[in-house]
Amino acid sequence: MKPCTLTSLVLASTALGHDAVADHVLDLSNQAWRLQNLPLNISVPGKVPSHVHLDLHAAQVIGDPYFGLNDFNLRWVAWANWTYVTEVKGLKTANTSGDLKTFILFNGLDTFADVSFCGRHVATTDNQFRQWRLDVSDAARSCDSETPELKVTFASAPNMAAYLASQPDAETWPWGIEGWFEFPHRAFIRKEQSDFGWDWGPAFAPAGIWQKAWIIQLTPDEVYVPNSVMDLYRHGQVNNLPPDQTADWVLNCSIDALNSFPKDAEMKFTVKDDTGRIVTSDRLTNISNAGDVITGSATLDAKQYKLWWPSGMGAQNLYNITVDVVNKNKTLASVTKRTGFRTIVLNMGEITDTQLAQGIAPGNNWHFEINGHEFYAKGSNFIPPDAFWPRVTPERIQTLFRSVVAGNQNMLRVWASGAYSPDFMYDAADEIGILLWSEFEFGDALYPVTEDFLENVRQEAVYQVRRTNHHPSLALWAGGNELESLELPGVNRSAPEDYDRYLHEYETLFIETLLPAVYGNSRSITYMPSSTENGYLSFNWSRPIPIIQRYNNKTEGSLYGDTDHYNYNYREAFNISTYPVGRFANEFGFHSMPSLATWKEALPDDELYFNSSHIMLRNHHYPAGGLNITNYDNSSKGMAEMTLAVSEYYPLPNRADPIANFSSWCHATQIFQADFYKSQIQFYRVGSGARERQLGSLYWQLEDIWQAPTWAGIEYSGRWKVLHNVAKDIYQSVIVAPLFNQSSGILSVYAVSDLWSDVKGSATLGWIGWDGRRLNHTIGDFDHMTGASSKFGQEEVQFTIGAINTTLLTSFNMTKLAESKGFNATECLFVANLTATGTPINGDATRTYRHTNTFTPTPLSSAALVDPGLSVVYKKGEDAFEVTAKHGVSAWTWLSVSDRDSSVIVSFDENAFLLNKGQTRLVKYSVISGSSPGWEDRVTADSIYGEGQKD
Ligand code: BMA
Repeated sequence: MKPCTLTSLVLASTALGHDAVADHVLDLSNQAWRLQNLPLNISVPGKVPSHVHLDLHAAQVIGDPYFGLNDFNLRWVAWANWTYVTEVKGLKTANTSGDLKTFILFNGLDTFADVSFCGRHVATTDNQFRQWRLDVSDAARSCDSETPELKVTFASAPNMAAYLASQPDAETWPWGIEGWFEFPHRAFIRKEQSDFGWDWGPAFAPAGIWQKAWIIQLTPDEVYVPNSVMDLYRHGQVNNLPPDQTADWVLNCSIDALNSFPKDAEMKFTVKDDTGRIVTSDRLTNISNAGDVITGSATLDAKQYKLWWPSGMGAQNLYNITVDVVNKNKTLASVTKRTGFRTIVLNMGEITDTQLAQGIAPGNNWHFEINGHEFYAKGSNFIPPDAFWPRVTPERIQTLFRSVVAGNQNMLRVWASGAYSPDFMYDAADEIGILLWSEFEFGDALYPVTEDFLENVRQEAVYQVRRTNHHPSLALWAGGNELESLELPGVNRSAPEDYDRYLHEYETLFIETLLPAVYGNSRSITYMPSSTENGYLSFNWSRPIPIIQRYNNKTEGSLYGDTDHYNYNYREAFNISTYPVGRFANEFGFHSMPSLATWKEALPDDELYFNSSHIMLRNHHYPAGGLNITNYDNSSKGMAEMTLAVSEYYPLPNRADPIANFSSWCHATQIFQADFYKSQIQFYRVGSGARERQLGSLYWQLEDIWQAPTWAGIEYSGRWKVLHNVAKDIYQSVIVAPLFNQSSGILSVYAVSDLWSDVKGSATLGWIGWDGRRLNHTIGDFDHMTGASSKFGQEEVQFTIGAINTTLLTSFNMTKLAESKGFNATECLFVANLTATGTPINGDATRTYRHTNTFTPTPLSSAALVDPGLSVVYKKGEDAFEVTAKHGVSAWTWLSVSDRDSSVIVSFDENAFLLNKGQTRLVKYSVISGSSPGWEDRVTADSIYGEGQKD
């Protein structure tokens, strides 16, 4: 036995995100690793953090995993076992007394790993989302090497899942309950669920040391902080319920230790503002010390702190709070977290009498309140931005989040079944003001409830809640995706006799296990068991588990939870009666193709056509083993849905050059997608003034994980699809929204505002021909009794809109109009231009809001479109593009950077807009990434008319 000597003094602070005082810390990223599979004769340099696929690619053993059909060709990587091995350098100790402790700290192992240190097996792991704190002191002490071997061997995750599912006592579920795409049985393993394939993503099932890792050596009087939680809440606040906004703040801090805190340890704290000024500093009281975790709290005077607000609602004021654990004037541990003072509650309380008197439908609320204010949540669903998280950098997330805020979004739902957001993602959201509705990683399946599984989940949840709780952007914890809206009804349909058992299992995991993990570590965050649900039936703090879920315990005429909506019958896309009426729309969507430039990154040239085999194989919207299986009929379903929708509603692309025509087709699928989402978003937003008091739209999905036909609004490359531009337009604070009810034939035009005070303005309403002529058709004052209208031509309507409300500007009967003399549906469109004055939320100066919206009485496929004579000129001095429509109306006017400049990715401040004849628009832009000298002079403008013309 030869004791190690410690020579390396590395501070762990930045890597861990806290300032740990222990200084014998080896960052395992700095070691020379090898990645091996000896039976396959592979031994290449490896990295930490990384994934096997990334290291094999870097060593040129495999090609780019995202290229061509490599998602299939590389299956062998997922089926194999892999070893990361290093001879640890810098671990030396002269500690002859042998009381030096050695720990290996893995922030994440993906997923089934055997860890050995100096030839001794020290751990077996089975959860990608847990932090592993391994005490390897015995192995270190008995090690006779100066450079002990550290070896992490990963078993194939698909193999492990299949093995666990095949055990005689393994839980089973009816066919179809597990939504699966490529590898089955993901519910048995705690690994990113979409790693086994999803309807928008590939199945690489990667393995590796995917998070940072360290070796830490401590003398008995030293401690090291692997994790901690800070909770800021209003005095008296409890989870899920709106707190008193005048109450002081409570700071509660709980710090974990490797080694242990001495019994008489104390805690001190300092709060600094973002200029570094100390706001307050004191001792924490109510100390409880279990040795490996110490907790204390303090009251902070509310008057001294500025609130944190989401984007568009105020400033993102941030503070640094440092908590020191001290003993006999020595600082044992020090944790600094950047945080913000805010309360965020998902209010699911019963509709009050006051609300009923305002005309709000009975039932329960389902909306968010920031610092005591209800607000309209605008955003989308975030999926894993890459199949390989280790290559997702903070810069990439910051770039993406800039697009989110530029798109007028204030909330993202970080969808369950990916991975828990890294701290840098919450950091970026804290800074830019995006609320992150966060979820535990369970979705579209039911899960086992063995003791081991539950304990594994509990550890995962406690770690993640503690790690992330201080971020002001954290908006919610949900148990998982679509569990109550899809999975429970699914078992009830296919195995009604077992429903009670499955329901009990659901509650065991999603209520009895996960809720205490949140409530036990935070009083500031709401928990709900399932992303789409009907809220709670009752809530009672005197019970250990205070929530009783409502499920289908509903009263006719009352409204409850949030909604999702997927309807792939393109014929119903614009039929607003098919949209759900609820309090909040948390998922809805349709897929589209990425642009040609993005396809080119991933496909060989000979696959660049619409139904090429590579593209078809990347379309995963097909009969999977679960999700709504009855809706699926054939394997090209996804491709056909896009094509049929385009053919129904828009002029067919008709370019002579096959690549240009492919590009036009991709674009046309994006137009349908955007059109459909816009129709829904404006319907939901009009609901803010209706009896449903609808207060949120989060569409499916923000961005792509790779290059494929999906629901995304932002392509893998970062390019904005038509959708992201259109969502930006319809998510503006003040909009005008024409809603056409196909069954009644009534077109109703609303002014909608999500500002927190009255907005006043006027809207010009009227019909124009595609050639730009003003037409003298009906525009309003429709008499329901006689069916007659009394307003024609152009009109200016004055209006006032209340806070987060709507005002009906006009309504008229399209059926009557269509029958009237001189009306030709194919020749005209209804245009509404709104101008309003209002005060931005939390702003003082008023500003002007403008919005244009249209309604076309016939699909553009049958409209008599006119060549708008579009031109675009780069105005260097103004850093903008001037777009003009000379001869006619230009619908879906689209600016794009020419194909030969695909190395620069640009977003235009406005895109996919309407230009009337003779109108000119000056459009600014931002470069998202890359560069290409002179690209500005090669920007083109096209319209829906041009897409249908032969070039
Ligand atoms: C919902 C989501 C995802 C899915 C999407 C598109 O079901 O929760 O699971 O990817 O729709 O089908």
